[in-house]
Amino acid sequence: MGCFGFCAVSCFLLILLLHCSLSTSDSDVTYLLEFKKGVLVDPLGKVLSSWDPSEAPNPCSGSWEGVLCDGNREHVVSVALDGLGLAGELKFHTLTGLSMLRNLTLSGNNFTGRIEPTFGSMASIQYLDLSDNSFYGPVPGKLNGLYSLNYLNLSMNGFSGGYPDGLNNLQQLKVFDVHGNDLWGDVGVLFQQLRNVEHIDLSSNRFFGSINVGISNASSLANTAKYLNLSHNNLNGGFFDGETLQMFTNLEVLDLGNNSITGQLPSFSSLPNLKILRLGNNLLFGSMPEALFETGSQLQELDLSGNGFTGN
Ligand SMILES: *[C@@H]1O[C@H](CO)[C@@H](O)[C@H](O)[C@H]1NC(C)=O
Ligand SMILES: *[C@@H]1O[C@H](CO)[C@@H](O)[C@H](O)[C@H]1NC(C)=O
Ligand SMILES: *[C@@H]1O[C@H](CO)[C@@H](O)[C@H](O)[C@H]1NC(C)=O
Ligand SMILES: *[C@@H]1O[C@H](CO)[C@@H](O)[C@H](O)[C@H]1NC(C)=O
Ligand SMILES: *[C@@H]1O[C@H](CO)[C@@H](O)[C@H](O)[C@H]1NC(C)=O
Ligand SMILES: CC(=O)N[C@H]1CO[C@H](CO)[C@@H](O)[C@@H]1O
Repeated sequence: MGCFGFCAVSCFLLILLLHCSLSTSDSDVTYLLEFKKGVLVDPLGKVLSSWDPSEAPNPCSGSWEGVLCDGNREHVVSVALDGLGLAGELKFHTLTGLSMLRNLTLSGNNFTGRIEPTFGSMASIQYLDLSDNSFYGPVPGKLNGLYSLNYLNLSMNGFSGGYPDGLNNLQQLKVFDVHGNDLWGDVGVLFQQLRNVEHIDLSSNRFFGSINVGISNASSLANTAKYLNLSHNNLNGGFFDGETLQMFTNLEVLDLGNNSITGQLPSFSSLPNLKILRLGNNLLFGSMPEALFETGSQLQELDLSGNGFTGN
């Protein structure tokens, strides 16, 4: 009896051990197949047919459309299904078990669904592109817990509500693109949280408040920003003051068009890399900074239309 019990237990342990050593990618298969259940339309027939464990039991075999694995072919590191016309209600929690997933790109499909807060536990994600789909609902605050993230593109979806606080936790973030949604928030607060980011696109949303946050609040952003697009929002208040503007030494593109920014412009003499400046359709007035028209300027495009500027 004792022997039987012992044998049974060790037998069980042996099975468990064997199962564990063989099952690393087995469990990734399970999660991928759960994810696949959300794909209801696949016009090019790429995903539904190639993600087939009876044909290729290991998703790391290379035949699963858009799936890439680590060198040992044990763990899925990238799921890239851009522009395949896929549609369905995506269940994000099905992916949270892919413990080594670094890239998730689903852009240019017709997916719907909400980002569930549990998705914020996928600490391995570095590159997340959900752009140009029909995702909706709030952006969960837990997304700001994806501390490895360096690229976030949620643009051209139906996301709505206040953008959650905590972007300052994303210290690797270089690209932050949320344009073309129904998101809002005080741009001054966001400015203080966006550290080290190079590309910021908040355009075509309902962000409000003033960009004139003062030099100490804008300095992190100013050090790194190359592309800043805040056009088509509800911004008001004044433009950057001269001292703050001077800090944006890497800035190449500044688009603040179609807001309600008011007041006068400071001198622009100190922006060596500025190539595109769009300030059209605001409430700016006074004289136009002469430095913008000087021959040494890098400026290729300038839009000051639809304001109240005076003078030559
Ligand atoms: C993730 O995507 C980026 C950009 O497309 C690419 O440079 C990188 O190699 C990808 N990484 C993996 C692990 O697929
Ligand atoms: C999304 O679906 C609509 C019809 O529901 C279709 O007209 C459109 O082309 C689809 N978009 C993509 C990117 O496949
Ligand atoms: C974000 O996605 C949109 C739509 O797919 C694309 O046009 C845009 O270039 C992307 N943004 C960045 C910064 O890569
Ligand atoms: C800024 O965003 C708007 C709306 O998304 C877009 O039309 C415009 O081309 C962008 N500006 C620049 C300079 O890229
Ligand atoms: C920075 O922002 C805070 C509020 O967010 C404000 O109280 C403070 O005056 C701002 N600093 C400057 C220099 O304007
Ligand atoms: C500067 C800018 O973006 N202007 C745009 C403001 O919105 C109108 C209407 O949507 C466009 O025609 C302008 O080009």
